[in-house]
Amino acid sequence: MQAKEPNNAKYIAFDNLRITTADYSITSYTIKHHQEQVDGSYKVVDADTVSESGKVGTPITADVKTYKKYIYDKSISTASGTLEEKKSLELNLKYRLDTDEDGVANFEDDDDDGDGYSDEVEKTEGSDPLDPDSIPLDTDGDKIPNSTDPDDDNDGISDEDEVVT
Ligand SMILES: [Ca+2]
Ligand SMILES: [Ca+2]
Ligand SMILES: [Ca+2]
Ligand SMILES: [Ca+2]
Repeated sequence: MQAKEPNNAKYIAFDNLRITTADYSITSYTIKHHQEQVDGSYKVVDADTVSESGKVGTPITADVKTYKKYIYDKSISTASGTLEEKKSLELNLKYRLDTDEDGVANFEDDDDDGDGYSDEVEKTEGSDPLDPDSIPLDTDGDKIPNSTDPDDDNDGISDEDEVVT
């Protein structure tokens, strides 16, 4: 009987130690911020690695950053996670390109550069859909390029009639 007690005591002590190392361990996490490029790919522009003695199970939520010409997209990001033992947590935040800063990201904006000419029209006309200074030839500035404007100078007489006159 007497021999068993120290054995039990040792077992309990060991068990407590095991629980302690499982609950607290040196753990780290990395937060990466990705910006969408013109070609649709993503580039990491900021990466913050945080090392701390964290408790396993601690939830981590990354702070969203603000970048000019970019909109954070929650649907394609992993902004939160949980610290796990001996495992480095990586959070990835993604930001969509918004060239004209109108709050509508390029991928769902019909006029990426906000110059009044749709991306489709600019591609057809050969002007740059990502440059507001690059616009189609449009004599009267009514946002209908000469090639498709029935009245280029907007004087009320159609081009057809003016040519004839
Ligand atoms: Ca936009
Ligand atoms: Ca445009
Ligand atoms: Ca343009
Ligand atoms: Ca026009």
